[in-house]
Amino acid sequence: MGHHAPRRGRLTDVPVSENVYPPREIEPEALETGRLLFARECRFVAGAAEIGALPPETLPEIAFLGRSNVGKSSLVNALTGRRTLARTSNTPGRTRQLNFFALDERLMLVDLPGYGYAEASKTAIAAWTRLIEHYLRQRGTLRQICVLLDARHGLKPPDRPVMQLCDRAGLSFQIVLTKTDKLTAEERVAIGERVGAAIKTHTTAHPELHLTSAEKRLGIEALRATLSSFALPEPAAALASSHQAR
Ligand SMILES: Nc1nc2c(ncn2[C@@H]2O[C@H](COP(=O)(O)OP(=O)(O)O)[C@@H](O)[C@H]2O)c(=O)[nH]1
Ligand SMILES: [Mg+2]
Repeated sequence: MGHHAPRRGRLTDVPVSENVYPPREIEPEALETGRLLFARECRFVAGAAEIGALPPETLPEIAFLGRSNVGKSSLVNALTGRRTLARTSNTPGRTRQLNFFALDERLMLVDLPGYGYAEASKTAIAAWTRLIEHYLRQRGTLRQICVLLDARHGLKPPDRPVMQLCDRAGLSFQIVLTKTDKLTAEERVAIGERVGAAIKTHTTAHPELHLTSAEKRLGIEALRATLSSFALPEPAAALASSHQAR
């Protein structure tokens, strides 16, 4: 086994990112790893509207969970730099399946159907709950859940049961605020503080929040850096070519 590569000499001022809360420096190496991974090919693998249609567990998975219309599909599109990979829509509740996207065959992004839309029938809610609970509890390859909250509103009543389910099932989750382009700088800090305090009671919540705007491409690099830490390492062939001469 090789020893750790020496840290590259870094510039004196790594800028503090305001797109994570609490704000912190993000290592340039992590940003570069994220940039490279998310620049790779992203392939639609499957859409599953029922348990039997879930694809095999092949890659570490990141699930995007949140209320209908919170911006899940837009965020997946922004992360992968594609406009139309995940279907976005103005009609709440239209995308009712789990959509699986393989990124560089090293990480699976899963766009989950939204919850909390007003017109949903009891039957539809029961079906959603059964499918999502099954997925969240049984998926052996699930590594992280991004719970998306609209930055203008923060936590809404339908978000609590989802976070409680994560706690009960011991599933690690990370809050991602969306649509921050609608907020002033002061409002961004305020919502960070408010949501940061509200999730303290949830044992499996990551204490750090990500603040994003798919529309204005804010916080996308920082989120890529965080998510890329869950990806499989680069294939052996790529590693071998960088370690040829011994
Ligand atoms: N202003 C703004 N609108 C957004 C952003 N992300 C998504 N939206 C809008 O919110 C609506 C729902 O987005 P969508 O990605 O389909 O949400 P989903 O139901 O959670 O998948 C669409 O009209 C998007 O254009 C954003 O970052 N900023
Ligand atoms: Mg969607």
